[in-house]
Amino acid sequence: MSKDKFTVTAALPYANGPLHLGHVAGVYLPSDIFVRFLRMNDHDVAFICGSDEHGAAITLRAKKEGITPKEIVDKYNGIISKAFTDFGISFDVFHRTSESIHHETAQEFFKVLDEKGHFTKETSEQYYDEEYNQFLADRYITGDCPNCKSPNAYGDQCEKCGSALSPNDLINPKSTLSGKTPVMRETSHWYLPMERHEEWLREWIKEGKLDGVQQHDPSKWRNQVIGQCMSWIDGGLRPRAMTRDLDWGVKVPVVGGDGKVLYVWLDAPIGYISATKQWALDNNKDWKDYWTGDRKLVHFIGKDNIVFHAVIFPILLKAHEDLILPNNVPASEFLNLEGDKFSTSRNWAVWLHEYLAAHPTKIDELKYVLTSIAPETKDSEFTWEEFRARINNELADNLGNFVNRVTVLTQKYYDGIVPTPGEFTATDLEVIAEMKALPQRISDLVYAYKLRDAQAEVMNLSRLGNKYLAETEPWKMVKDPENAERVQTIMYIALQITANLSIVLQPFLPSTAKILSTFLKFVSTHWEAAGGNELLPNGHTIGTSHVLFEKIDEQFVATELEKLNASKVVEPIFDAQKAETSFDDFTKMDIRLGTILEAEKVAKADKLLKLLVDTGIDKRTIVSGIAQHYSPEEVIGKTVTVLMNLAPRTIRGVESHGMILMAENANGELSFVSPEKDFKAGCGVR
Ligand code: B3M
Ligand code: ZN
Repeated sequence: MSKDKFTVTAALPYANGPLHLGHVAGVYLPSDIFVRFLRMNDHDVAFICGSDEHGAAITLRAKKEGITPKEIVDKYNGIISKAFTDFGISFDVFHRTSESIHHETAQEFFKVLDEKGHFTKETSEQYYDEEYNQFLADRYITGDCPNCKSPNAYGDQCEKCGSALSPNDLINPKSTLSGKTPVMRETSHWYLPMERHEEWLREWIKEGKLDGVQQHDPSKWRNQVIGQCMSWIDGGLRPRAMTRDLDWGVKVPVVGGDGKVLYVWLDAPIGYISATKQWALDNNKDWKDYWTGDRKLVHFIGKDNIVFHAVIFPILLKAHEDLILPNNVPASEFLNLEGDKFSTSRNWAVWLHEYLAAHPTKIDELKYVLTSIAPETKDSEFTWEEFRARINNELADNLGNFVNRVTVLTQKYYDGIVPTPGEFTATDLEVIAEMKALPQRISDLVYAYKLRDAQAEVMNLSRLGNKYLAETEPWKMVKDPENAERVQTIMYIALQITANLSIVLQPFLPSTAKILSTFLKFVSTHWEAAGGNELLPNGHTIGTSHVLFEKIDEQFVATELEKLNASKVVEPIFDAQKAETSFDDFTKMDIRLGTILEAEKVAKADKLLKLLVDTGIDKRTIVSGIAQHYSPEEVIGKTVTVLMNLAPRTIRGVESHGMILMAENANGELSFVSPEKDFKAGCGVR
């Protein structure tokens, strides 16, 4: 492979919440593996990220937490960047879109496009919340998705099906601020007439050609990326507003822009450029080298960001005229968690910073599992049981076991000195041939963005070593001095495999590779060296070793599942309001407080309690379906709400005179409706 130049970006996480394992598996870990691999191959590479600190994602979060947007972005930028450092994601720069260099860069970009006539200014009617005096764009408005019909699609995008939307597309739109149906009001904005770009976009996405010149290889683009872009383009591109009536964001830098900011999806990808600028300034480089010429720009993202990176940003880059377009946009599908989607609002997530705090010594273990299940081409799922199984069966029993055997036996037989091999047998030569072939296979897979398969091939190297030892059984042969030379040969080959592992593991499990290097007293950070049969020459002395991966027990899994379930927030999904009723109809119902005097279970009915209730005017029997929520003992003495004049009904042979009114939450749990003051049985409820 020639030495290419790469600018690799990872989606800028919104600084409105911490990172969870879905983000890590889909974007940050694959980009980190890819970059570590490129560096080992001496490509000139810049690895760019930062936090996305504008847009409604931020301001709405601030409103929810009752603090300012600035406080929100400072808080989450801190949590996110620390988690990346602790987890060992090797960005060259982690920047912020709130920095002034970014505001300047984004404004300059806007001005260039405006001057070149790439925007149109249009006045139109837009949704407006009269209670909050605000226009409603993006996440300020929700409704049903016109494509997949799922509720709660945002004004700019449906997170369910990934389609990019405009507020006017939404069915049953509602303001996120007031919850009310918005009104229409007139406002002016700068639009990007995307329809002007349709023709070249088609050719560029489908054939990889830009102005007739081959710019990328579409066979290397994931199907879902091409598919999503083409269906968007085929649906007809329309002008898209590039400005917003808000005050949090990058101010519109031209006449008429007062009170308006740049659309966050215009400002955020430019964040990649401003981050590069800051990094170049700090490191004596020219940022332009990273955004022009024959450099390959690669955007690692999640599937909900596809059109922004593979259609809109390329339009902007091309319109700017001197900047390169992405060479690939490896977008991942979604990772699910224990049978359900990751959800911030329901707190159904394993948060990276919490994982790192709880398991600071299990970083490569997490990397390994997440890459093994990476949602590269379809959705996948993380479960703690699989986490345990993969660590125990693959890391500990395969990789750890092999390394341990080789290092311990070398110490034991040869005081740690690599022995001189004898003649190689046919089996030896086969093993060596396979060891030599593997790095190329891994490398082909990485360049094809198939990191999951690439890691599996790395593990095949240690599997090869294990199988070789299991078949040759040097620990048995060594008992007969006649076999001395044969054992030396076997151990020599096994040692070369471990040295190769210390190289090919580096992009995937960097800490493990380092530890292995200290065991072997051998370091090579060049991918080219992998496959070598004399990495550890005879006479070289290796160091001491220890167990690489500790096994995980069932208790570990149980504890994690408990933590997950305990922190889960159940999203209330309540019934819609019933049809209107009249005041007269309402007053027909006689509702009073009653005190439960006696309670017992109804035979053969596990849901029912038979209650004797003092209603102030009588003592009556009421059968109530609460037995799975309350025991007879705990209800005695409680003052509750009773519907008195419900026609008597016989339930399981017991005549019931009335009904106890209960509140029910989204989990189906029941609660009495009891007076908040010390009110007694008989009081009317109206
Ligand atoms: N902030 C969206 C997201 O986290 C986003 C990516 C921006 S990349 C320029 O889904
Ligand atoms: Zn949808």
